[in-house]
Amino acid sequence: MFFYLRNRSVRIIILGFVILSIYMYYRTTVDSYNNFIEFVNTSNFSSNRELQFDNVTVELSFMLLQKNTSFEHPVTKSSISHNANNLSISTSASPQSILLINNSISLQVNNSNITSALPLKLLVTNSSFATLIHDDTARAIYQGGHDVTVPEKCPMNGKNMNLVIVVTSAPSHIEARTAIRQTWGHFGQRTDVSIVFILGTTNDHKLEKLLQYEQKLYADIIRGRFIDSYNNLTLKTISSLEWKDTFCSDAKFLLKTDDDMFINVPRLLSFIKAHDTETNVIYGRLAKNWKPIRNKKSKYYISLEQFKQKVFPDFTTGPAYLLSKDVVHKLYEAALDQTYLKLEDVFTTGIVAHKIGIKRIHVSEFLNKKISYNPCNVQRGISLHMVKYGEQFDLWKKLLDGKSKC
Ligand SMILES: *[C@@H]1O[C@H](CO)[C@@H](O)[C@H](O)[C@H]1NC(C)=O
Ligand SMILES: *[C@@H]1O[C@H](CO)[C@@H](O)[C@H](O)[C@H]1NC(C)=O
Ligand SMILES: *[C@@H]1O[C@H](CO)[C@@H](O)[C@H](O)[C@H]1NC(C)=O
Ligand SMILES: *[C@@H]1O[C@H](CO)[C@@H](O)[C@H](O)[C@H]1NC(C)=O
Ligand SMILES: *[C@@H]1O[C@H](CO)[C@@H](O)[C@H](O)[C@H]1NC(C)=O
Ligand SMILES: *[C@@H]1O[C@H](CO)[C@@H](O)[C@H](O)[C@H]1NC(C)=O
Ligand SMILES: *[C@@H]1O[C@H](CO)[C@@H](O)[C@H](O)[C@H]1NC(C)=O
Ligand SMILES: *[C@@H]1O[C@H](CO)[C@@H](O)[C@H](O)[C@H]1NC(C)=O
Ligand SMILES: CC(=O)N[C@H]1CO[C@H](CO)[C@@H](O)[C@@H]1O
Ligand SMILES: CC(=O)N[C@H]1CO[C@H](CO)[C@@H](O)[C@@H]1O
Repeated sequence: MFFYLRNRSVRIIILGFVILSIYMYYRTTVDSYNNFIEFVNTSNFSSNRELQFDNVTVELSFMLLQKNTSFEHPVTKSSISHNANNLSISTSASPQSILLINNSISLQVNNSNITSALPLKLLVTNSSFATLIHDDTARAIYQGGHDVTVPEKCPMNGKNMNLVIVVTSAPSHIEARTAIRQTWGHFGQRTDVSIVFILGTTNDHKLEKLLQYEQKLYADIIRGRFIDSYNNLTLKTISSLEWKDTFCSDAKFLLKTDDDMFINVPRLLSFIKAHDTETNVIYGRLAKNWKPIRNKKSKYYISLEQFKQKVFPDFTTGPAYLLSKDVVHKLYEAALDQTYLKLEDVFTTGIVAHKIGIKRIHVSEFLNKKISYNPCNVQRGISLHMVKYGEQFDLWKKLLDGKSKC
């Protein structure tokens, strides 16, 4: 996010009123307390991500809100220098220096350093005006690409494929993956179906060793560039979309599902056959009128800054949803520009899909819940949730059981 000065004669950029909010710990020898600094600017600008910075002198003007007091610091003739990942802005007034390193900001105020890890981005209107804002989009935290890609799972970019299933899993869920491979995962052997797992990274070296062995045996695991955790589930979905877009863009449909699901692949393939020509659509179990939880103690807490409205757009629930191939690329791109939410289904199939006008359609066969496992239920549904290791085999048997009259 750098800014190229087209007009070299323009030596002064007005790095105007700036929006940025950071919680900081300002430690003094006497005490230690929480300060709240906010750079305020109400206007927003279109962003240009291919900006380049040169060493320039800028005029800075911002508001510093500290606890309950607010005061303005007009700072003039500061300098901006940039190298590779670093952008630093230093000023002569208080705060004396603002240092941005790899998306984190560090302010020097009264000779004490204050650091915040909030991602920031510089938005530039034109060659002489820029604003610095807190970047809360997924793009600020998402690192593109994959460390392991298994492109062979999708020959010719999926040209002859009807369905690619990406199963989101966690590094430690080895048993769950084994159960899937030994049951419904067998359908991945068809030339028109591909089944892969996706994981993030782990610092557990022992587990990593096991994963490498597992990969050697099965070669069906994609690895994204994020720490595998609950908070990063949305990154896993974005990473799945990126993988499909990069390595399997011609496959007709993408099913995103989890490793505690039983997928009735034949039933899903019939569904796909019947909806072969549909575009711009996500099929699944539709959740309507869900409200954000505003209780800070909840695991599902959503702040007003993250999502203002009272009701989420309709979304398809996370355990399993099916995307037509044309939506994958645009969903991926739009997701990166959206304020990050860890609720992956709400974020992806709700907020982002709604914003770019992708239809979400309820299909009752996507059960996405625990049901009683009688053969008819199993044969009629496309996706069953909360399936334990042993149950995969039981369900698999019931699916194959041709005798039951349903
Ligand atoms: C910017 O300033 C730094 C430090 O003064 C200097 O090392 C660097 O070469 C300058 N960059 C440009 C493009 O002039
Ligand atoms: C601001 O002042 C109000 C009332 O005096 C007080 O309740 C509140 O806690 C203060 N906020 C901060 C961040 O100090
Ligand atoms: C960024 O700046 C820091 C501190 O000035 C310096 O140590 C580091 O080498 C710089 N990184 C790059 C990539 O230039
Ligand atoms: C910035 O990020 C790059 C790439 O992720 C890393 O190599 C570098 O060490 C980081 N620099 C600092 C100062 O953290
Ligand atoms: C920095 O020092 C000035 C003058 O002593 C003071 O008014 C200001 O509150 C101090 N800033 C912080 C963040 O402590
Ligand atoms: C503030 O940070 C800079 C860069 O990391 C360092 O050189 C300086 O010593 C720090 N100042 C204080 C007072 O900690
Ligand atoms: C650049 O943008 C700012 C803010 O929108 C505007 O006030 C200014 O006139 C613009 N300058 C030029 C040269 O277009
Ligand atoms: C992922 O989640 C962990 C823990 O919840 C967090 O520390 C990390 O910063 C997150 N983001 C990425 C990109 O790994
Ligand atoms: C609150 C504030 O200072 N907003 C300013 C942000 O920048 C624009 C563009 O110059 C100004 O017009 C606003 O007044
Ligand atoms: C002041 C300003 O430019 N506001 C714009 C912020 O962005 C939204 C959505 O892109 C625009 O609709 C506003 O006009």
